Amino acid sequence: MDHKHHSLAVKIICILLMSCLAAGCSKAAEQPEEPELILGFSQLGSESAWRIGNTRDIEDKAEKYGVSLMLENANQKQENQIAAIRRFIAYNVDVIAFSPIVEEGWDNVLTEAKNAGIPVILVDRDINTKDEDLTTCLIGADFYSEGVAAGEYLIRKADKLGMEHVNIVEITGTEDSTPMRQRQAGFMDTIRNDERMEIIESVNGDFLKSRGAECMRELLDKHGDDIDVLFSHNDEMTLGALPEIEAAGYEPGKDIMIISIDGGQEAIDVLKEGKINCVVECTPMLGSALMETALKLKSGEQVDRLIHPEEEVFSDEMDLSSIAPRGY
Ligand code: GYE
Repeated sequence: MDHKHHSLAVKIICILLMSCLAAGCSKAAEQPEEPELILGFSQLGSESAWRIGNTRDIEDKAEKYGVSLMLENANQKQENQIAAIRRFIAYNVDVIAFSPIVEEGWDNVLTEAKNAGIPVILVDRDINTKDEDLTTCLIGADFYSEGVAAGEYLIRKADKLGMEHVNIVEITGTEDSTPMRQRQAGFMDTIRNDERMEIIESVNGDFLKSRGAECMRELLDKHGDDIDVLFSHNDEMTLGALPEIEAAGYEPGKDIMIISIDGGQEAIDVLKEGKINCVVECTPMLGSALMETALKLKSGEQVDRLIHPEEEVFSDEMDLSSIAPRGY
């Protein structure tokens, strides 16, 4: 290389180095690596402490597992969930997960995901479809067993208290959702053959605190003194119902037996006060299982079709001081 060309080469290297520094090349090494996986998750809403705890856990675990999470909240509307899934497909995420607000109506959008070659994980709730291949697996609680546990508690208590006839009112979760259908079925199947048990009315409280209050007010107006037991499909509706029971002059937990589901901290505190008699646990902590499953799918591994977390029952039959802080 002659002198002229040599100095030109040095100049070019210098310019490259300087522009590289200006662009922050020297920082490149410190930057986090490309995420292994992009996960699109459509959360159904924010209706309860359970749901908020579930969203938080999924965000925390995405960070822990180094997963890049695209999270969209559908604010209780199926159409928003369908639109979010379409955006995930357009973005070509590696894996799609969603918590279906209701069971019906997903075939079209899931066929689009399947055609795009993107695996889909169901989180928390199930769907009703003829084509099992539209989704890879379901990570969520066994709602039927939760209903069974609620019914079994009621039968034990009725035995213990020597109740001859038991009038039950039920406030259910969102119509056509998996937890609503299965909690009701598990409870009904359990009490069905016990002649003392009678469901005098069942109303839809949509898993919301405000609806729980409204439903309870109506039930009290209609049935008043006749109500022996409230079976409520989640804590939020139970917490809405309690002040209504008190306002009507009854003592919750004594005049009316209260059975709830979820096991969030607020409900456990009220259980300790004696105003709720039984809370069947439903854990929202599904984030680790979701991240592990998504990573497996990305690397082409087989995954279990059904993942149920372990759950317990908290009630006035046990030593309540042993319950660890709930985290939701
Ligand atoms: O019980 C309720 C929430 O799908 C298990 O949805 C979930 C239910 C939960 O709104 O609080």
